[in-house]
Amino acid sequence: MKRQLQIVLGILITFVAVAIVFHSCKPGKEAVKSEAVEAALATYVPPGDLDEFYLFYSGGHSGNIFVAGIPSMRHICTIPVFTPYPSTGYGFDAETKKMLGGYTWGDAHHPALSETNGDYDGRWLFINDNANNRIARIDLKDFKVKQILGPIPNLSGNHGSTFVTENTEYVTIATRFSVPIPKGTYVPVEEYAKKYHGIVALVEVDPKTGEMRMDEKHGFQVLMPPFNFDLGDAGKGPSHGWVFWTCYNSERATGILEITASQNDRDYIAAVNWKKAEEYLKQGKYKIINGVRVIDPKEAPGVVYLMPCAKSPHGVDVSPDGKWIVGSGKLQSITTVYNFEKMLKAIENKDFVGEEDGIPVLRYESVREAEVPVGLGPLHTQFDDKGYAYTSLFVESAIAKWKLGTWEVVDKIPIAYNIGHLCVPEGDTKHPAGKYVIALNKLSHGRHLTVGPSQPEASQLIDITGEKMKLLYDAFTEPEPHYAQAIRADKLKDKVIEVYQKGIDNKDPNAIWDEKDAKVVRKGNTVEVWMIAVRSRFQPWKIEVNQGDKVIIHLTNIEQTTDELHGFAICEYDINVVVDPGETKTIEFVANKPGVYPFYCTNFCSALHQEMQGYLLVKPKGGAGVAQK
Ligand code: K7E
Ligand code: CUA
Repeated sequence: MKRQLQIVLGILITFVAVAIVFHSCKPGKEAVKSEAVEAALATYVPPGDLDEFYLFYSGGHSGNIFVAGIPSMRHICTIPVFTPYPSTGYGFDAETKKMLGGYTWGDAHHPALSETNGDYDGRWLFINDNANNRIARIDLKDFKVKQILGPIPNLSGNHGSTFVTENTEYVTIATRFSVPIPKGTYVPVEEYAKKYHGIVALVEVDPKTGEMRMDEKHGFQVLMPPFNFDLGDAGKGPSHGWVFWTCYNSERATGILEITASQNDRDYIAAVNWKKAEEYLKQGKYKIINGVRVIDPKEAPGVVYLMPCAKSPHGVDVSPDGKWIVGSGKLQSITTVYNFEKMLKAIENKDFVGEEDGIPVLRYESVREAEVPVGLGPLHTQFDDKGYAYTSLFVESAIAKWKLGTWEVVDKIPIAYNIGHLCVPEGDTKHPAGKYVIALNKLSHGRHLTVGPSQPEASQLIDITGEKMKLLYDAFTEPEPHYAQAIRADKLKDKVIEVYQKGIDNKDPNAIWDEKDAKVVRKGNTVEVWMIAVRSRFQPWKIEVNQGDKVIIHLTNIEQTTDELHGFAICEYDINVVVDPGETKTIEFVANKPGVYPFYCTNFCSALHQEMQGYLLVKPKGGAGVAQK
């Protein structure tokens, strides 16, 4: 009884204390607090629960892709693409090493999920390497890179990619830089305006396998004036068959571009009719340059048109219904909406105001539908499911929300700080999911615990379900997400595998599944090993070779249980691979250092993980048994 009284008294005192504290708070603070609670609840994914969307961020010059969940914004994994990544052993085994082609990094900007009928189909994810003119394809079945195409001939600065067409017929590309074509030719830079060229290119994608091809029979390029092409987007619905790219430096200038390339009041959006281009290809109206088909617009009328756009544009984005093309001049305070139908009419009426290297320039007033006063420094636009557009404003450090059709700006939210791209889940499809916009920001200062001068990048999750946008969450990544795409998680649920099933997913001819088949075979100076990894041993656990031998190890993780990864590292041989359950990887190296080198498992796999080890014994040159000095 006494104890009960004590408890009741205790509760009462707590109530009074809380009431006093609350009472003394300013109402402003209270409102802030309830907003924070609301935001916290909106992003909270309880332990064990799953996020609604996958977010695939490009990793910029890290050469990777970061995967996070929405709305939690928690980083789930990193997909190494253009850069070796010890965590997964990427770039250490023979296959991925070959795929990287000797490059140790890439500059990944724009991930693009494959589409069927203009919607993400959850099959593949493409991403560009701006620096080394490559494109990678990730299979979303296992979140691994299956192909890196390139360096692609004639491309210089693969920035304006990898926007896919409505049915992933093509991965599209425009070059940021212009160089003499064929690439590899020397021409003095003084002759830039006449003899250098930009390129737009369409890489063909095999509809069954996703294999990307650009050669004398597949894909094609279009020779363009020496502008700097920037961003693009493929048409959809009525504009299917077209791709649009912004370009700056219509001045064809060199030197200090921030001055020399900002002279003209307008630059362009290039509209490329790829269906028309396909007709010319069929007629053989192209040249083979550096092993790929190149169309010259001078000889192929109707393939390219230029639409004047506000000075130095960056982003161009096609609305979900395919009717509107939004192009933003980053030095202006408006974004321009072009009407696709009007564009077709202007083409039909030959409503041109000039030409550039034989490419007609359409009259601005005839193709423009509206100039939306979004604010300072517009870059990129995304769309939601309710007919609104969201434009990032770099200079103003904000997002403007505006309505398609009425073109009025209805809301604005400040961003911390200086937003680049933005992403609405399923935002580049015919059916955006809406709900959120993720701001991908260039600066993060002061928003996180200090980590010294090398600061992370910030992204912010914003609720767009209401009339007013609401900031929910700050998240940080390593440099440097340029763009991101997000897909409904349930689209991948039944597609993703967690184990490579023996004989089904793993068809490697060098896979072995039984310890009895483990062996070491010598052929001349090559020692080939078939090895298994299983909790918690390697078999064979001993590899004896002579100094100078070539060693090939085919390592199969014979586990068929999810999450049972094993690693394989050889001390001081710079060898480090990871084999997922049911996976086989091949490791090749020359045993050039004599002595005894332990190898071990790097992934903590069982209570006896530490025991999972063995030896590489390298007999020194000059005969077996000679001791190492
Ligand atoms: Cu950073 Cu798309 Cu390469 Cu804009 S790009 S911000
Ligand atoms: Cu296998 Cu640790």
